[in-house]
Order: sequence, then C-alpha cells, then structure tokens
Amino acid sequence: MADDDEIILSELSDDELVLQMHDDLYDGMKPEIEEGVNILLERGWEPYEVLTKALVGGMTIVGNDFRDGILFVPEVLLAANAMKGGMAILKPLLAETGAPKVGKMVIGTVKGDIHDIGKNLVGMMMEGAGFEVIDLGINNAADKYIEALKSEGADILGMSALLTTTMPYMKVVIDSLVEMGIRDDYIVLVGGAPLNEEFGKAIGADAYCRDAAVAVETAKSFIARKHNQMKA
Ligand code: B1M
Repeated sequence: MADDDEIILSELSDDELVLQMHDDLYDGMKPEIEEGVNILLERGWEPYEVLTKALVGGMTIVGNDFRDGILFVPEVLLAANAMKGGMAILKPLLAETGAPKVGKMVIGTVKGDIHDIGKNLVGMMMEGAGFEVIDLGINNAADKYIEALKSEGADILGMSALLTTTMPYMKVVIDSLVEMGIRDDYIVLVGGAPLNEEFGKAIGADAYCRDAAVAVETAKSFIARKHNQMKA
C-alpha cells in the first residue's frame, strides 16, 4: 500500500495533475514529469496543450523564482532536464512524418548563450508543421550560421537569445549576411524572452517571434510570400 502522503499522479484530476507537474518541474523530478506527460496524453490531451500548459507553464514559475533569487543555477538545470524529458516524449507527436517539407530552417542559439529549451521547442514545432530543421545547438558564431545556411540551401535563419547581453549578437549575424550580399536570400526570424518587435526591426530581422506557435505561423506566411514572388 502507498504511503499516506505519496501522490499517485494517475489519480489526480487534470487540473490537479497540471499543478502537481508544475511542482515536480520546479523540483527537477524528471521521471514524474515524464509520467505526467504520458498520463495527459492518455487522457486525450493534444501534445501542444501538454507542452504549453504543463511544461512551459511550470518553467515560467521556475523562471520567476530564478529571477527573484529563490532558485539558483543547479536547481534550474534540474528543472530544465525534467522539462527536456517531457519534451522528448512530445517531440515525435508534434513532428509529422512523411509529409512534404514546406521549407528548411537553420536554427541556433547565438554566441555566448547556452539557453536551448525555447530554441528546441521552436525546432520541434517547426518540424511538426512540416519544415526541415537543421539545429546548430547553442553558442553559435556568425560563420557557423552562414556556413549552414549555404551548405543546407536553407530558406530560413532562426536565431534565439535569452540574455540581454547576447541578443545584440543577432545584429552581428545579420550584418555579416548584408556584407556578403546574401541577406535577401534568407528569411531571418528571431526570438527569445528579452526580445521584442522593436528590437527585431532595429537589427534588420524579417520578424520577431514571441513564441514557437508564432514562429511557425510567421515562417509559413513568409514561405508562402516567397513562393508567390517566385511564381510572379
Ligand atoms: Co538562464 N537566465 N541564465 N539559465 N534562464 C534567464 C534567461 C533569466 C531571464 C533568468 C532571470 O533572471 N529571470 C536571466 C537573463 C537576464 C537577462 O539577460 N536580462 C538568466 C541568466 C542571468 C542566466 C545566467 C547568466 C545565470 C548565471 O550564470 N548567473 C546563465 C547564463 C549562461 C549563458 O547562457 N551564458 C544562465 C543559465 C541558465 C541555465 C543553464 C541554468 C538554464 C538553461 C538550461 C537550458 O536552456 N538548457 C537557464 C534557464 C532554464 C533560464 C530560465 C529560467 C528559463 C528559460 C527557458 O527555458 N524558458 C530563464 C527565465 C525566463 O526566461 N523566464 C533564464 C522556457 C522556454 C520555453 O521559453 O526560452 O523564452 P523561451 O522560448 C520561447 C520564446 O522566447 C520563443 O519561443 C519559445 C517557446 O515558446 N523563442 C523563439 C525562443 N527562441 C526563439 C527563436 C526563434 C523564435 C522564437 O527563432 C525563430
């Protein structure tokens, strides 16, 4: 028999389970997060709903307490690891298989920045929407992005930055594209918590994307425009 205070995740209502998952994410409990994700999926939740309500919702609380000095790097790393466990289950469900690819995106976190959860989420959602995604990982210098754009024949460059100190590097990458005379060959999308639309415009990006869903919609509409221009 279970201990009196042991929580059986499968016995909780949906709302209770989501709140419990926020707690478990906060405590970096990866197996519990994976179990919670599976339970919600078995109950018929859409993968995107599990992602946003249970995982991203939990990470927002972690972020607030990190900001306020209640949580520190080791705890946040554990939370991030738990989140990645849940994301790994959702990834194949969000990614369509066998669908014709609508476009190709090179994505990576900029130089000096090691945050990758948001970038991974964008990559997953883009794959789910039928894009081919080349993920360069974290800490990317301009030449790494440019090399990949060229060798992969990509349509879109996606850059992520989570720090106010690293977001200006996005302009360095865009300026390099301009200097090489290839800026207009690519759709440049940028994102990350400290950015905003004004910043995106100021650095010469095509668009700032608030979240992964917006990134998908923006990419789709730019690709459609590109195809229409090619037809005309
Ligand atoms: Co960092 N960290 N962190 N951190 N961390 C933040 C960003 C911070 C806001 C925390 C805080 O103070 N509240 C703060 C930045 C402050 C600032 O710059 N003004 C901060 C700091 C200071 C630091 C360190 C400097 C701490 C230190 O060492 N003293 C250090 C920096 C290391 C470095 O990069 N050089 C550091 C380290 C870490 C960890 C390693 C512990 C860990 C990262 C683990 C990992 O990513 N593997 C970590 C984490 C987890 C966070 C918070 C808590 C959560 C980030 C996250 O994953 N969010 C974060 C607080 C916060 O953001 N509230 C924080 C969830 C994710 C789904 O959201 O990444 O915003 P997000 O992505 C969204 C959108 O922004 C958008 O779509 C995503 C999905 O909807 N998006 C894109 C993102 N990229 C996109 C690209 C696109 C389009 C959309 O391309 C087209």
